Amino acid sequence: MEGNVNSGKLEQDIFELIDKSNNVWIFPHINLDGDAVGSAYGLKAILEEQGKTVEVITEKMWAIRTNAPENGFIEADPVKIMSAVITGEETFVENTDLIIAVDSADDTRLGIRLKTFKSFTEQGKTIVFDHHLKNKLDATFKYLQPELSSCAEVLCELFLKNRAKEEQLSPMIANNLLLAIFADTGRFMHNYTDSTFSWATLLAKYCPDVEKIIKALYKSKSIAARRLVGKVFEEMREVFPGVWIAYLSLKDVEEAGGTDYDMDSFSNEMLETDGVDISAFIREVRTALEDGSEGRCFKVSMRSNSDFNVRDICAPLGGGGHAGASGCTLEASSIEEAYKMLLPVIEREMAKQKK
Ligand SMILES: [Mn+2]
Repeated sequence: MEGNVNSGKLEQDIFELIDKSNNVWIFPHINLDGDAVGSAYGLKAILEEQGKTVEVITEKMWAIRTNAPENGFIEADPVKIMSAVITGEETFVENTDLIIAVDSADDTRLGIRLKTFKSFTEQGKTIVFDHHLKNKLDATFKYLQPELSSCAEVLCELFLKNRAKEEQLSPMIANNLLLAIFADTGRFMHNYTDSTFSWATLLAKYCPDVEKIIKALYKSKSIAARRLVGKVFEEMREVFPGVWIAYLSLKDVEEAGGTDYDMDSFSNEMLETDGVDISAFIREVRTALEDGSEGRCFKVSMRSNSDFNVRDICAPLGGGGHAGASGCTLEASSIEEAYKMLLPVIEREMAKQKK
């Protein structure tokens, strides 16, 4: 179902499906980020309070469990984010009767878990919680709030709004949902509303160690990340007034030993520079071609300081995200070709949005 407009009926249907399910798997997306893991473990805690047996299954855990061959596309879990996550009791869920995907906007985000998710959807046993503008993942029920900062805030709205004010939140709920909100707002630099701050205030009240979250997300970078960001600052150039682009090739990244996680913040860091209103960080990545061989494509991550909407640049190029933080993947044979795809769209949008 489409489910872009949430109704009381949808909420009721979701609560009923959860009520009758006992054993739940939660799938965060591949290339885990703070919102994906924080939302997954926060939701686990919420459902455990309701007496459910819940297991968060990342792509990596799934690969281990199913003995899936290492195909080179399974990223290591971002250990640093995980160190700030409270995972609770380790559970091993069998006889699963419900799968919930969090923060996952389309099929590709579930990686090798997609087949199982689809078979559960055929049986009417899946839910998606998400905040991406366009959610294309098929599920029994889709609860989408594209105007919210993070998937965690969607969970707050659905599961915590009607709790009594004096009712305490467990540290596991508070810590994980707050971590997710910090991560997806770039510690309140984009995508937030007044309501995001309200939720953060409530969560912080019950969060045992806010500082630990901040440290895990922002104060602890690998040597590879530091070397690569140096290269980003060295090479970034202004393509239009206030619009800066930086590019790292696969060779750059591999020589430094960088991971996806290391480069997660680069477009934000570019934006934290005088004179940069819009940043675009581009990196070359490996991709699997249809015939099974390996190809290359270019991942673009854009940020905006101003009122400029970068989603309107990324969306026509097949991507998405939010007004201040968006991304897309360019299927190009070279970086020059990727620039030829991206720059005209930036130019066109600048002209359009200036009006
Ligand atoms: Mn998110």
